[in-house]
Amino acid sequence: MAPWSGSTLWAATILLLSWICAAKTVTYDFNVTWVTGNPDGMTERKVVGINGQWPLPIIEVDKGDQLIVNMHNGLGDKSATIHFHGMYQNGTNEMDGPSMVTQCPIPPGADFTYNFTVNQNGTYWYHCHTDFCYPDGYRQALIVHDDNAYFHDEYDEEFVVTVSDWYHELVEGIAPDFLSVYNPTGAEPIPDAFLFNDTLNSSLPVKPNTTYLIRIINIGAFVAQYFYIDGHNFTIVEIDGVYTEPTEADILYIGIAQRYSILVTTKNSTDQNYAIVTVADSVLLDTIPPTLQLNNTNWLEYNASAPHLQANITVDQASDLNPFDDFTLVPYDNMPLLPDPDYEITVAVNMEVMGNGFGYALLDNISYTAPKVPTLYSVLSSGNLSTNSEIYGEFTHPFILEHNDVVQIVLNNNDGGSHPFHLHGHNFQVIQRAPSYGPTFYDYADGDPVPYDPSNHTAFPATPARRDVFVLPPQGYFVIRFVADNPGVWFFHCHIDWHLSQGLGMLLIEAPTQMQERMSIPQQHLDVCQAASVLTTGNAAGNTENFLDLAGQNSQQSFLPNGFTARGIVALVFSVISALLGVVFIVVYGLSDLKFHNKENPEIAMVIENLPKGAAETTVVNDYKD
Ligand SMILES: *[C@@H]1O[C@H](CO)[C@@H](O)[C@H](O)[C@H]1NC(C)=O
Ligand SMILES: *[C@@H]1O[C@H](CO)[C@@H](O)[C@H](O)[C@H]1NC(C)=O
Ligand SMILES: *[C@@H]1O[C@H](CO)[C@@H](O)[C@H](O)[C@H]1NC(C)=O
Ligand SMILES: *[C@@H]1O[C@H](CO)[C@@H](O)[C@H](O)[C@H]1NC(C)=O
Ligand SMILES: *[C@@H]1O[C@H](CO)[C@@H](O)[C@H](O)[C@H]1NC(C)=O
Ligand SMILES: *[C@@H]1O[C@H](CO)[C@@H](O)[C@H](O)[C@H]1NC(C)=O
Ligand SMILES: *[C@@H]1O[C@H](CO)[C@@H](O)[C@H](O)[C@H]1NC(C)=O
Ligand SMILES: *[C@@H]1O[C@H](CO)[C@@H](O)[C@H](O)[C@H]1NC(C)=O
Ligand SMILES: *[C@@H]1O[C@H](CO)[C@@H](O)[C@H](O)[C@H]1NC(C)=O
Ligand SMILES: *[C@@H]1O[C@H](CO)[C@@H](O)[C@H](O)[C@H]1NC(C)=O
Ligand SMILES: *[C@@H]1O[C@H](CO)[C@@H](O)[C@H](O)[C@H]1NC(C)=O
Ligand SMILES: *[C@@H]1O[C@H](CO)[C@@H](O)[C@H](O)[C@H]1NC(C)=O
Ligand SMILES: [Cu+2]
Repeated sequence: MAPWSGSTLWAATILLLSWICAAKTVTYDFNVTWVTGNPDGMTERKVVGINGQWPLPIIEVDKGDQLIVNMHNGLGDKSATIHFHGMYQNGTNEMDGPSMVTQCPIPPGADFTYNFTVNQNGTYWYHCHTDFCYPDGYRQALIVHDDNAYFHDEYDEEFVVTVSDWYHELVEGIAPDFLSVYNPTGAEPIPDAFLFNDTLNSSLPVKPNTTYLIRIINIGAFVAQYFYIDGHNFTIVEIDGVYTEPTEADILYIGIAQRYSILVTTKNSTDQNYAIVTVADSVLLDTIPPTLQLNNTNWLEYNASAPHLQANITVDQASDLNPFDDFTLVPYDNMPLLPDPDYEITVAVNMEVMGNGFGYALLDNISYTAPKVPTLYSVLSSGNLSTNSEIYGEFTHPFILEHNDVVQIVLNNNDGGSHPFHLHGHNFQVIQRAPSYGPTFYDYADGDPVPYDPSNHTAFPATPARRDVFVLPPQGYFVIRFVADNPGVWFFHCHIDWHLSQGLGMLLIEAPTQMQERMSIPQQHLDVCQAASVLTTGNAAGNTENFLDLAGQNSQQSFLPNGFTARGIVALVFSVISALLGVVFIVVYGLSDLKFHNKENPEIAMVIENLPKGAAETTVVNDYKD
């Protein structure tokens, strides 16, 4: 046979053509301004809109496309950026979006072009990544269509559905009370509502005997949600952009920033509608106001004229729901367990009251504090010193990864809350986690924290689940692995936005030498820094003369002196209040076993929240010995 028979040539031409056609450029112009929204029908408020609209537009591309987002910051009073959550930004680290990590915050009036190739499949989202700006509505789905998905021919239509928590007040109104001496336990702000696709009471119109792909994304800032559909099981086919072996499930637990794609086959009969039920994980909430609707019903609507009944939940509390365990999912590509790590990082989550009396979140002893120069720019301006972690400053908590190393992160949790951790620039294999979902998820919560023991663990899975956000259980741990094959500065952080604002993150500086060889920063990005009055060269302190001199770096709050414990400070606050208000019973109330971040004493958290301003401030800064 001739090496280039007619049909081979023809096939090659088609392949080439389809490749050329597929690799198109998709451009979005985003004029970001304040608009009003009222998604729960209870309170109209200012939200971050795009081109005058909210809910925001869904970004849709095909795999292989070049995505360009021209952002104009028209907010007038606030800086912002965009992070494209789950995009590897392979070769385009400068497009990743987190302020002071890979770019400067984009000040009001400035423009910034994000431009990168999307060579991934599945369900993603985009959100603001500057201080805490996305709970004000600046978040939406990003979908990568893939005609070659193994399940592509198995469904007829697809739905994109987001779930989220919602506040009636702007972040700028909430934050000062959250990071405050009145809130030393770090009790997170309680949402006012839980949204389904940025509204409530929605119906997904379906035909009988038909299979749908539903992409579900938790775009909230704080609370995980359970998800199920009355009378219907479904098949999980994707988590966080990774196709999975088709796996039947009935209930999902969707942590902040996690995504699931499921196939749902409808029934043959159209005589009734079925509830799509979302239940907020109330274990995360320090108080549950009576007006807060934790359970919400939306509908698979078979018949618009049939009743749309509220779901009846058959368990006593959300934590009795027994969700599918994502740890057990097998990626469709069957990627085997990565070999033993070349480099290992072990850190633990801690919540602590620091010297200013505020509650902070720490990994080991470090509460992430943004540097004076975006860390990416420090890499590119530091020459041979880029491989010395000192130049990035102590409080960005930097780790230098060598190109192509297998990296293992052991994350232990000394805190009684769960934390959905996200790694930028990668997904990772989840090779160990305890305790597991379902009835045992809170098993360690009442005893002492249980750290990972490298000499005593269950066998690692042969083909571990991969995703880009994984939930760290209360007082337990997880172990993840990935290959450092994507040079860049990548944030590893808790995706509860309140916790990130308390410092629950650290930086992985991956292959800095390769970054210097391969990367350059577009002039427009540097112009944005100038407009924002942020330096673009130098170490974390902005020192360009001596990169090892960190004098003047931004630093975290100092620790309380020995003996000045969280318990002490809370007790102190209460003795001050009780003295002030004469409510002696509060002091009697359980102070003897008060735990930090204590979920069993919601009344105390509430009292602290409701303290008269100024009641404790002066006393708290005084020296106090337990
Ligand atoms: C953005 O929208 C605002 C409000 O509609 C408008 O005043 C402004 O001119 C727009 N800016 C750009 C760059 O489109
Ligand atoms: C949703 O339905 C409830 C109950 O019928 C109603 O009280 C509420 O106003 C509705 N909310 C929206 C946003 O449609
Ligand atoms: C986007 O990036 C590509 C690849 O680097 C480049 O060819 C193209 O000109 C860029 N487009 C814009 C609008 O910046
Ligand atoms: C969810 O909201 C988005 C944006 O508002 C919309 O495009 C999409 O169709 C909605 N999904 C469903 C299932 O209605
Ligand atoms: C359901 O669909 C299948 C094909 O997808 C068809 O064979 C079957 O007859 C349908 N059943 C009903 C009750 O419509
Ligand atoms: C869903 O799966 C559960 C087991 O996981 C099973 O008990 C139940 O009968 C299934 N329900 C439907 C509607 O298929
Ligand atoms: C992405 O899709 C392709 C098929 O289009 C598949 O071969 C590949 O395994 C998918 N990637 C992941 C991470 O699931
Ligand atoms: C619908 O009917 C077809 C046969 O007509 C059957 O194969 C299928 O299992 C039925 N689907 C459901 C969800 O009952
Ligand atoms: C839930 O219970 C209420 C009260 O018993 C009832 O009116 C309603 O029909 C039930 N909903 C469903 C979906 O069965
Ligand atoms: C919500 O669901 C929980 C179970 O998860 C239940 O305990 C609670 O009573 C429900 N609340 C409402 C208002 O239906
Ligand atoms: C090993 O781990 C198991 C499960 O956590 C625990 O019950 C057991 O005591 C541990 N064994 C040793 C020797 O530490
Ligand atoms: C990045 O691209 C390189 C090839 O240029 C590839 O080897 C590597 O696996 C990619 N990494 C990720 C995380 O996509
Ligand atoms: Cu967290």
